[in-house]
Amino acid sequence: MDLIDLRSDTVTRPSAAMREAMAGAEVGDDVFGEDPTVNLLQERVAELLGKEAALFVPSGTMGNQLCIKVHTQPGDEVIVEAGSHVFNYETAGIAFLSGAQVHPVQGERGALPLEAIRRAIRPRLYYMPRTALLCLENTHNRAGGTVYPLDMLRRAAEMAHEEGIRVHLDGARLWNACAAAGVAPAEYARHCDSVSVCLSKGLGAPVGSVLAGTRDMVESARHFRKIFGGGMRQAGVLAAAGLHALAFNRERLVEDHRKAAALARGLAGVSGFRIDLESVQTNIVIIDVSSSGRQPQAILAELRARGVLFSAGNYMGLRAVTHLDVGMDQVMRAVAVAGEVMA
Ligand code: TLP
Repeated sequence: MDLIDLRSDTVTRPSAAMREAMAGAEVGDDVFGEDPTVNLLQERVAELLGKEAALFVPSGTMGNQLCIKVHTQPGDEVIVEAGSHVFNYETAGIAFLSGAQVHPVQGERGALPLEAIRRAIRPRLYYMPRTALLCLENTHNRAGGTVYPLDMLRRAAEMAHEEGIRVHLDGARLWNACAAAGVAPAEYARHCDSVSVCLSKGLGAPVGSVLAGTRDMVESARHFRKIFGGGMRQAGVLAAAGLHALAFNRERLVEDHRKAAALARGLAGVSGFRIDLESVQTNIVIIDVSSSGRQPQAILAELRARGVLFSAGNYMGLRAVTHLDVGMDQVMRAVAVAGEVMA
């Protein structure tokens, strides 16, 4: 049985053309800074984000955690959105790797209201933690792939900067946000001190993320990348996939968004499924199954038995993500299967 895999946009496999680009990549030892393809990728991403420099890293998690490490000291506090990836899905990395404390703030569809940020900023009193960093996420995964409104992000960053607080953007799916909003990546990045972007999600590369910021910030991140065990050698074969992905797979993201919109409309008609259609702005659909009286895990197992894979969304439900390896016909088939399972 052919599986329809909507667990994540991370499940895509490199296309023949991407594999060809990988096979032909010029390589060198990147720990010595001598891999020409890695250097090219880093320059390309720095340019796209309007930053001085960039660094290739193995994962989005490492990209985020390195930026947080560079921006904080042990005992500092980091303001995060309550449903954010850095807070919920990076295995308490902020505490483990940076010795910093998180201050979660509830957002609205993943975006933080200015007043809520203001309230979370600590007064400078000797017995309080120092608020060192504000982390934002765009698109916001758990909120359903929502796009951070540019103006809201700008104002949040301006407020943070006025208070001497740095701003990091988890842009694992910044490409989706930009495709959906019609905004250039640099427009978001210019308000942030650091940005981490992924090549291995909607863009379809097998491995890799890139962080970007000032030259000093990136040099410091390079030092910590070695400590974290993320120094890679002939990584040009991976960087070539990233360069290919950036060149050929960004514009087509709107197709994934169209598939997600169709999926959401279809699933909204399934008994026991509730979907906030306004939150379906890119390639993620979050399905609240709490009114069905059934456990998300049980529904997932039944879907799987019929060849459709969703993942566990948040505690209330399921998540389905569209990507370049699923077509509209498979999306429609997934809707039909979900209808059978929930009938
Ligand atoms: N998200 C993955 C899983 O970890 C849940 C997914 O399937 O969506 N930031 C955001 C917003 C992410 O969604 C992810 C991955 C990361 C960072 C981490 O990237 P990786 O998996 O490369 O470490």
